[in-house]
This record gives sequence, structure tokens and C-alpha cells, in this order.
Amino acid sequence: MGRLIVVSNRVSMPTPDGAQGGLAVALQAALRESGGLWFGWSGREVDKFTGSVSFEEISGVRSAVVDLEPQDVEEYYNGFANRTLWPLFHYRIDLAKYNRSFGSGYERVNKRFAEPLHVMIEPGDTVWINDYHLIPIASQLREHGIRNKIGFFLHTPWPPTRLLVSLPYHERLVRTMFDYDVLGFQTAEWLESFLHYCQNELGGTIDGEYVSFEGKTLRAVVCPIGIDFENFLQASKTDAAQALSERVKVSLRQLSMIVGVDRLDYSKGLEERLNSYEHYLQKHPESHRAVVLIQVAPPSRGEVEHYQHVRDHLNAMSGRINGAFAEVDWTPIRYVNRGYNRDELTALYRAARVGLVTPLRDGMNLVAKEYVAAQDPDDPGVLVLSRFAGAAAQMQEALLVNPYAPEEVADALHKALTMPLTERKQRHAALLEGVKNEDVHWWREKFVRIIEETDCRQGVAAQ
Ligand code: ADQ
Repeated sequence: MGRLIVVSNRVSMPTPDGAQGGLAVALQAALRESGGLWFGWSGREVDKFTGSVSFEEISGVRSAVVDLEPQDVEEYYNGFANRTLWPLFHYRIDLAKYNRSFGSGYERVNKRFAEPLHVMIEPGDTVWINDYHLIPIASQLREHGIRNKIGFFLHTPWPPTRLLVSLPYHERLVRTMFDYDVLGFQTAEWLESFLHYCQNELGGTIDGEYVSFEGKTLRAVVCPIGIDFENFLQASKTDAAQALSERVKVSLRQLSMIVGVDRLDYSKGLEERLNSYEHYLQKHPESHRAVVLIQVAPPSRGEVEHYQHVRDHLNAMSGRINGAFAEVDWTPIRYVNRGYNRDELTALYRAARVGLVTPLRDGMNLVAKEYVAAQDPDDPGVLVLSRFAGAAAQMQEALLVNPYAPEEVADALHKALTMPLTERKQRHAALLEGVKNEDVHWWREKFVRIIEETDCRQGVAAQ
């Protein structure tokens, strides 16, 4: 049995306090079991790229990282990844920047990553590449003679063909994907968009899960990511979780709480969410002094202009709505610009009557699953979820909404806040089962098994 080699833009190693996301925890567990390695960018910048690798081992997890030049970071990371592919993959071609220097920087960095990486791969190792930053890396590895099985998992949506073709050199990018054995998508919708492109733009052929183009075949599957359910439950029992839970209880008194937890990103639909909440407050005067929205949104990707714009706009909106509706003893929105660690988040989720998760487009959205996991099964809150989040495909018992339609979201908020206990329990029990069974370990095991059992390089696709 070979090792597992995980590759992602950034490497996430175990921390002393164990405060980490579910994805990192799951991949670390897999690496520990397989004696494998996690490879990526160190997050550091150096004057000149050397390709020299720094190794580290923490709690049985080995990592290997390289430093990049400032120009690499600007063109590859802040450029092609976050200014071109992220908006395009979230259907925002109005925000996508198509600079040639971004594209060449992206290809250069993928090549640079492949140089030290290919030397570390041994025969029999399974290679797992994560996310849109690294799409062309399989081609680079193949050029170095790597014949191992390589899988790619896309955490974001895959956009419809009509949008993808707005990307110059789109075909050049997608062609490189045929050097993978397996591609994993979060939902059937993203997979269908990919297949549509292959069939209609490339002229490839599709046979069940297999896609062929110019003599190369890959297997494309749906494999939705989950949360680390057990670990999440444990986090809710820590002192920090209990302490925040007490503070929230005291500060809420009789108020019903609605919670939103997101990275500050335009794809999360935060402006539309505040707008919907304002509609709710207008339509339901009885909610004044009875309801509060706690929105946690730590800034991310501050180097990209549009993120600053969204941040300014949210500051203005929350101030305006509070100014218009607040009373001396009540503020309708508590807008918090910092992150909380996982144990504190469990307390926030559990205290909330409603989890308001309304991205305009999201590969999956783990907050929706975390909210469900954190509820008291005897008195659970209600999940209001955007139909445009990948999570909606698995979470049909949530109140599904169109996040662009403020009146619809306002009505769903009202329904959630007035829902009888029996219905809340029914919906929650059904959602909980999915979140618990299809957790992050289930996802990781399934995806790695699919890569291992698939052999497209030999021209024979094992079933
Ligand atoms: P993200 O866009 O970062 O991830 P999401 O899945 O919602 O989105 O969150 C990932 C994690 O970050 C969750 O564990 C959550 O608790 C944490 N988090 C989010 N906001 C936070 C906050 N304000 N404070 C503290 N923690 C916060 C990308 C894709 C998603 C996909 C994931 C995993 O965009 O669609 O679900 O990868 O594949």
C-alpha cells in the first residue's frame, strides 16, 4: 500500500490547541495513517525562487513546503487564483480579471511546485491535488514522468460552459485536466457543467463516469465534503465553548437569535442577506426588540480590491440598518469582524434559533452542516439555506431560499422563527442524519478509494 501525497496551495499542520478546520483534521488523519506527506506553499515570500523544500513533522503528520517570489504570489495567488478563477467559478464574470501575466504566473507556479514535488513521489503513492489553484499540476507531473494515480478535488463550483468560455485560454486549462485519473466535484450540478463543457466545447465523449478526449480518459465523480462531526461535538464541550455560551445567553436575554458565519467574501451573499433582514424587520414590527442577527464575518483576501469594497459596503449597511431600527435598549444587528475558533462557533450556532446561510454561489458550504451538528436535538433551531449552495443538494429539509429575493428570505426567516417544535425536530433529525453519516472521514475515504481503484493511464478503466 503506497502513501497518500496531499497537495494544496497552503499546508495546514496540526496546532497545539487543536483549533483547526474539519478538512485539515481529516487530511492530517489520513496522512498519519498512510505515512504520507502534505505539500504546498509555505505562505512565505523570498527574493528568488529556489525550489528548496522545508520539511516538518508535527504529531505524526509530515509536510513539505516551498517559498514563492513576490511576483509569483501576485500573479498566481492574488492574480489568477483569486482575481480570475474564484470569481469566474462563482459565476461572477463581471468581477473576473483576465490579465495575461496572471495566466503565465499561474502556469509558472504550477511548474515550480511540480519540480520538487515529482522527486518526492514514489511508485505506488496516490497523489491528491486540491482546488482551483493547482489545476495544471498533473500535466507538469506527467511531464516529469510521474505515472502514479492522481486525483483532483474541486472545492468550488464548476461554472456553466457559457461563463467558462469567457476565460481566455479556457481550453488550454481544461485540457490539462485530462492528465488526472479522477476529478471530484461537490455536487451533480458542478459535474454536469464540466461534462457539458467536455462534450460541447472540446468534442470529448462520455461513457458513464468516464470522459475521453484525444486518447486520454478520466473518471469524473460527485463526492460531497462533510464536516468532522465527532470532533465538532467534542469542541462544543470545551471550557471556551461553555464560557461563550454563557456570555451569549446573558446578552440575549429574551431575544431570538439569527446567526450568520462566513468569510467576508462576495460569494457569500452578505449584502443581500442584510437587505433581506431589513425587509424582515420592515414587514414584522413585532420582531423589534425580539430578534437579533449576529453576523460573524472576518475579512479575507484583503489584497483584492472588491473584497475591500464589500467590506466598506457591509459596514455602511449594518450601520444604516441599526440606525434606522435600533432603540435605546435594542440593536437589530451585531456585526462582528473577527473569526471565532471552532469551540466558540459551536456555542454561537447552538444559541441561534435560525442559521442563516445564504451564499449566492458556494461549492458546498460547511457552515450549514456545522449549524445542524451544533443544535440541541430536543429543541433545535432552523436552517435557512440558499438553494445555490452545494449543500442544498444534500439538505433538502432546510428552508431553501433564493438569496437574491429579499422578500422570499424574509418570509423564510418568519417561518423559521415561528416554526412549531414538532416540525423543527423532524427537519433537524433528517438533516442531522446526513451530516453525521456523510462526514469528512466518509468523504476522504470515498475519494481516496475512487482514486486507488481507477486506472485511466493504462487505458483500462477499472470499475
Ligand atoms: P469556504 O469558502 O472557506 O470554503 P465554508 O465551507 O463555508 O467556506 O467554510 C469553511 C470553514 O471555515 C468552516 O469550517 C467554517 O466554520 C469556517 N468559517 C467560516 N467563516 C468563519 C468565521 N466567520 N469565523 C470562524 N470560522 C469560520 C471552500 C468552499 C466551500 C466548501 C469548502 C470545503 O468555498 O464551498 O464548503 O471549501 O470544501
